[in-house]
Amino acid sequence: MPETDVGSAALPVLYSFRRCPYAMRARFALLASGTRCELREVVLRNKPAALIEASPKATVPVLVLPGGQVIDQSLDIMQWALARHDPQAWLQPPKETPETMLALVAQCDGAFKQQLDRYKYPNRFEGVDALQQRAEGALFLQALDQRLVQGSHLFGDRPTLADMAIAPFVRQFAQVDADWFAAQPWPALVNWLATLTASETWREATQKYPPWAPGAARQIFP
Ligand SMILES: N[C@@H](CCC(=O)N[C@@H](CS)C(=O)NCC(=O)O)C(=O)O
Repeated sequence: MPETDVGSAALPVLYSFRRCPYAMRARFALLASGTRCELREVVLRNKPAALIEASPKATVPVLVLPGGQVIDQSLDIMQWALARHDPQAWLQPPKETPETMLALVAQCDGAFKQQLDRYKYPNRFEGVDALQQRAEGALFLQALDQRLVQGSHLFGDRPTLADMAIAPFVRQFAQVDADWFAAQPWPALVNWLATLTASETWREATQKYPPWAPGAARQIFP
């Protein structure tokens, strides 16, 4: 159960949305680094004024530090948290380099995320063929699978920032048509996703929180 704490200690405030893949990756890193925050669950169609004030672009996640500094990109939140404390060495891949890891995350956040959105919500875009988008997104997934046949995780034999940053997006892609995803010739990818989504980190970081409103009791995460 989420811990409810009405104490006065100054904690970072995390504006979050449980199902948002960007907010998920931020929560994974906050959890892995043991960074306690006050979690404010946001309803995207009714964003709190305090979120918009902290970050006018008003996407989640947003982390507001006790000194007032605002970190409003999910990858920056991951890197900030892990720079503080990284007991599982997510920033130090056993294979390749931190730079190649970030380059793979950039591919996910770039073309793959666009393909995911167009595959999942073709009606929101003009002239989009969902299956064409799926085929293009599958090229990125095949590249992930090629890595995963060489090691249990994307950069070797243990999770790194790249696994935890990318997996929430692969999960969304998989969920659009779970039967199709499971039938593709990428068992290593299927196994990787199943392992991560069954992990304690995933379970703890995807617990439900009630929507936040000013004056609500503090929800402490993790
Ligand atoms: N580049 C941002 C993207 C965050 C993002 O787009 N989050 C979505 C939710 S998954 C959002 O807040 N969208 C705003 C909205 O739906 O109004 C990051 O990495 O944090």
